[in-house]
Amino acid sequence: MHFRPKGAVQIGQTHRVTQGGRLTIMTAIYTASQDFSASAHVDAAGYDRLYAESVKDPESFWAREAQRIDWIRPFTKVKDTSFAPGNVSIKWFEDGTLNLSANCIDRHMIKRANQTAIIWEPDDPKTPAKHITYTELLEQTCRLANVLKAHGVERGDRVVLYMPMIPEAAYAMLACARIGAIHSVVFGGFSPDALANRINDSEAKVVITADFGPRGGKKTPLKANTDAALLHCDDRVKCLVVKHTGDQTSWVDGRDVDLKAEMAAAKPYCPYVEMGAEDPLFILYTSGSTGKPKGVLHTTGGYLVYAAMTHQITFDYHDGDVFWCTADVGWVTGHSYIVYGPLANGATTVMFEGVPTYPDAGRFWEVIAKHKVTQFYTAPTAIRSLMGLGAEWVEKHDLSSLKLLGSVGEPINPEAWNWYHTHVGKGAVPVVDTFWQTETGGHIITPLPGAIPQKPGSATKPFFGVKCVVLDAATGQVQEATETEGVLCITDSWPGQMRTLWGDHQRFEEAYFSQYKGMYFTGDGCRRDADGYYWITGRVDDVLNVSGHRMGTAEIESALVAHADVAEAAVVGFPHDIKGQGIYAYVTLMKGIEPSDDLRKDLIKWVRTEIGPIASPDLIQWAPGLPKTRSGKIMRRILRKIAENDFGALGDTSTLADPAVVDDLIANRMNRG
Ligand code: 6R9
Repeated sequence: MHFRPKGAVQIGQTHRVTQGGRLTIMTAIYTASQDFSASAHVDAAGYDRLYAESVKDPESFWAREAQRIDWIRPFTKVKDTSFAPGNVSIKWFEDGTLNLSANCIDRHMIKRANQTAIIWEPDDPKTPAKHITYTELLEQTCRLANVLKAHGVERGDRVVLYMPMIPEAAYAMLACARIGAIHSVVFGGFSPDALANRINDSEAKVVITADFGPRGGKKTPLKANTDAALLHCDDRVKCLVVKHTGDQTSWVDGRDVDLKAEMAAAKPYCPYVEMGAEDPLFILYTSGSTGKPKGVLHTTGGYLVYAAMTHQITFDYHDGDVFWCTADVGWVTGHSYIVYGPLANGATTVMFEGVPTYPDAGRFWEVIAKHKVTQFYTAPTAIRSLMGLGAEWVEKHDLSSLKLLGSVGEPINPEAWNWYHTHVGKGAVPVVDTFWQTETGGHIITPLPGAIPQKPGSATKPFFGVKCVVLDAATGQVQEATETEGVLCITDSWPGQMRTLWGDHQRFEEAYFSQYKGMYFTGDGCRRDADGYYWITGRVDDVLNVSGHRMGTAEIESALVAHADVAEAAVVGFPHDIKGQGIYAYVTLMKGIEPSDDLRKDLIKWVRTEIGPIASPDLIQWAPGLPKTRSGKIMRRILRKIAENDFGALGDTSTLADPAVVDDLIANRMNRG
């Protein structure tokens, strides 16, 4: 039996919450039960005391917290960080040495050799789940590491992973960390072109993939996509293939390697390499507001301390719990909260290959009941789509094992929060709305469930060591009042912070530290209420958040204009009930090209091939012209308003070169909802 404390509800406080353009009035704050708080890692007094210490004396706070992982050579320096313009430099525990794979596996062998490390739940519920013990995890990781070494992978080399949600993805990440190689996981939904760009930008020696990736009963042809990508890459790149479904694929002798066969023949042990705390661990490409995706670089020591600590404290993880994060390992959430955080803590972590609605809309709840999941962590887009299918799918399954629910990826609207809390949590468990980014390595604003009362829709308070400020967007003035609104910046470093952009430190400084000098700019807007709670309102730059996936409008625009029939394109977001934001594209065709529904379909297909299905435009409007200033700048503010079907108040249009363009766009707008 799992211990399941009951939550209590306080009623009486009113918050005005504006989200997705609608005004909602909230009336409740939820606090964990006394039992929950009493056994939680951090209670209310603990939060206040530790947070104060973490920002006043980060050196001693983090020196102590860093003891949660095993160091080979202890560090003597804790923090050496600067956000100074032209000189941004971030180093934590820099003279310490460690191995991350040893921290996630070997050190647990004394106490947890036979404990399940990973529960793998396949796409098809008729296929049996796998329970992989720490002993098996060690052996498989070592075998995979030995295969990598046999193919010439050395410390510092890059390895790209383009994989389904199978245990080999975790083995591969840990195997890279074991031998000091730098992994870069590319989400399986990305196209061959996107994969090729990432292989080339990181100058990877090896790509690890699978024949096919089953999801929701369909199979993504990962190997065929990799073949297509490798046509644009260096001939020396090796391709290690997991024969997962066993379906036929093409095979290039001398380049392609049967990974499972070689693992079976490899030695079952591989020594781990002593790495510096600041040696790179992984690159993860993410969308920015301009140009090509950015290779966010995380290093070893600080990242691991932060991932392990946030996993334990935010989710109040205790020994014996079963933790399930539904993200894909292709995103940072999968890195920190399927693989590294949980395994560093010796946890049992669930890895799910499928989708929430296959074979039916009860799959999440069936899996929770089947594996007695205690903490469940998913995205608002999934909650909203399941909410739309009805609570009866939830009621069918026994969810009494649950102790906590989590949300990540985008602002969660209070309706979805309440549904999640009421129907999945039965009104009795805390909901943690965790705000963070690929760049931050782990949660930076989040409720600590036993310490911080939750307000639906608010990510609540900063995590330890994170110093948030709200700035006036236009003036850059720090807003001193508690109750305020503006853009969110962070004034000092925390160990999980990214260190640079792969191969482009200057772009790193420009993208994150140039807007507001001396501060890390998140790109998000926020409101802070009278209780000091943060309410993230969404991106203020040209980054969209579609079903919790980050998409740069610039990337989608350049894909569109690469099409022979397209002269110009502008992409903006618009409110979407399920996805949070949808993609709205204004397209100006080349002279002589006639608009048609076929061309529209063709453009959608084109973007899917250029970037991937997640970037498919929801709406394409034919635009004879785009609204521009006299200096030729596209006025996106106006395009956003029209896409939102809110063209009554377009604001100042006096700088438009040709005001008639706007009338045409309004008359032919696509979103009339
Ligand atoms: C972890 C992750 C980061 C962007 C971020 C913000 C949005 C994430 C959120 C949230 C409101 C939350 N975001 N969590 N907004 N509340 N709890 O999602 O990383 O893919 O890099 O996206 O997602 O806009 O800036 P990433």
